[in-house]
Amino acid sequence: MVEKSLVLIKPDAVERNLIGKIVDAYESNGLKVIAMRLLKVSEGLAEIHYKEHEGKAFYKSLIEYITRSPLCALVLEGENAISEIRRINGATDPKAAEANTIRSLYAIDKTENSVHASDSKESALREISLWFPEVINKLELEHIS
Ligand code: FUP
Repeated sequence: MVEKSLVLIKPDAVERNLIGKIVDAYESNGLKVIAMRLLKVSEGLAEIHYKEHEGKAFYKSLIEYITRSPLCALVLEGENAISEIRRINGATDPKAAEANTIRSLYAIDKTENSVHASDSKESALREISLWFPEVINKLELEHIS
């Protein structure tokens, strides 16, 4: 099934000029970039994005990290995109990430782990609506026209 997913190339990766290598990993696996934006995230957006982690021990440092310098947000589309992207990304903790995944190649630690990707259809819809409302609006327009 063709799906869309939200990906963030996080500050640690943008700081080390890894945008191209990371986008290449997705594109060479057949995924298509359908939206892309470089931005320095506000605390407000970071808090909404990571709402499910509020109150956890790592929450404050996660918000500080994700807002410290620009990140690259993308919407990717492809066959089984949600699980496929998470496979390409590898485990949250780079020490546990499978060989040749983005996190095994580039992540620094469990917080500075280079990429984020939606983990379900529901989170993809929520996250794409949050980061790229225009993509959702376009889909709705296509649906009703
Ligand atoms: P993932 O879906 O792989 O991005 O991982 P989670 O949803 O479990 O965690 C979201 C983000 O919280 C991670 F990308 C980094 C951060 N995190 C930490 O900083 N420390 C932890 O122990 C766990 C997660």
